[in-house]
Amino acid sequence: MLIRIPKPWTLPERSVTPEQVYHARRRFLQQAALAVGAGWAAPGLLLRAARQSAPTYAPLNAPRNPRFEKVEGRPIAPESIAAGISNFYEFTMEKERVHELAARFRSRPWQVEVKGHVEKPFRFDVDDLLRRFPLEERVYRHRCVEAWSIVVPWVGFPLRQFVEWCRPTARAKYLRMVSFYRPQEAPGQREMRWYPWPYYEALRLDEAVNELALLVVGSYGHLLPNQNGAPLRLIAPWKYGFKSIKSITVFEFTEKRPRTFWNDVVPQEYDFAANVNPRVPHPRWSQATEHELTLDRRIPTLPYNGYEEMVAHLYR
Ligand SMILES: Nc1nc2c(c(=O)[nH]1)N[C@H]1C(S)=C(S)[C@@H](COP(=O)(O)O)O[C@H]1N2
Ligand SMILES: [Mo]
Repeated sequence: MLIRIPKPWTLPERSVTPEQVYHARRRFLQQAALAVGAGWAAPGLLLRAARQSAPTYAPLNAPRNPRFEKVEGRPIAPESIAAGISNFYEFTMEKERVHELAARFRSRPWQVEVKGHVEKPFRFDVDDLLRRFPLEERVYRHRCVEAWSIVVPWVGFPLRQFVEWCRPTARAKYLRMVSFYRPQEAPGQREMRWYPWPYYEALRLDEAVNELALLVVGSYGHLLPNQNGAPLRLIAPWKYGFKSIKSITVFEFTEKRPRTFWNDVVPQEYDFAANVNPRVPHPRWSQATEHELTLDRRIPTLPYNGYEEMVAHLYR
């Protein structure tokens, strides 16, 4: 598969590093002022764009968890790659264009619903989570089922803590998660009507409370860019990337195994567990190796994406 690594300057402001942000914003505001002065741009639009980009850059001060300090032998991807190449079909199938089509998506304010087998269903604003749970940074491998991979420093907190806060009852056996449905803002949802939007995924509850499962609100030391699943996404790094659902609006605790988006769309290609396994080929390609985008070469794929020790017991 051919993946073009984008140049940093093709990315929107929000995907550059925090140090660069200040200068980028200044330049943007200067250009905006010039444009207004020149009399051809709608000042309202420019001001709105400037305001919208501001909260997205909020830095997050999260200490790096020493257990996930780095990935042996693999470099952390520059953010120009992690934010420049995304799978986010709500916007487009073209990986290099997601950031541009998601740039104006309004990922705040953001309400989330908790329902199903819990003591008491409730709703919350995503920013409540940032106050409630201590944030940490973890450097994880990220392996897409399409056989490309990167290493990303995510910021979030263990999904386990969130599950405990939700107070599931004894009947809860699975955690189902649902993304947004906003076709007016998400061109992929308008143009690809054949998909069963909104995107939905699920984990077994014992998978959800495994130490590795992370609820993510940021990356690269700041709030998540839209294209990477703002404002709240899952990261389950021992599974193929499609399990790590972006922009979550609903958490539902269920007794029966929930259906999942890709398993419903192409059941012969994507199963529920979707654990990374180099020995089981995808029907259309091998999973034995992967294209490491930062190194720009193929490397062997590891069982459970290198996290065998922490999760293999779940599948015996
Ligand atoms: N809502 C939603 N979540 C999603 C997807 C998607 O299309 N929609 N794509 C998945 C796939 S296939 C991958 S590889 C990862 C990509 O995450 P990244 O852009 O942060 O690398 O998001 C996953 N989560
Ligand atoms: Mo993926």
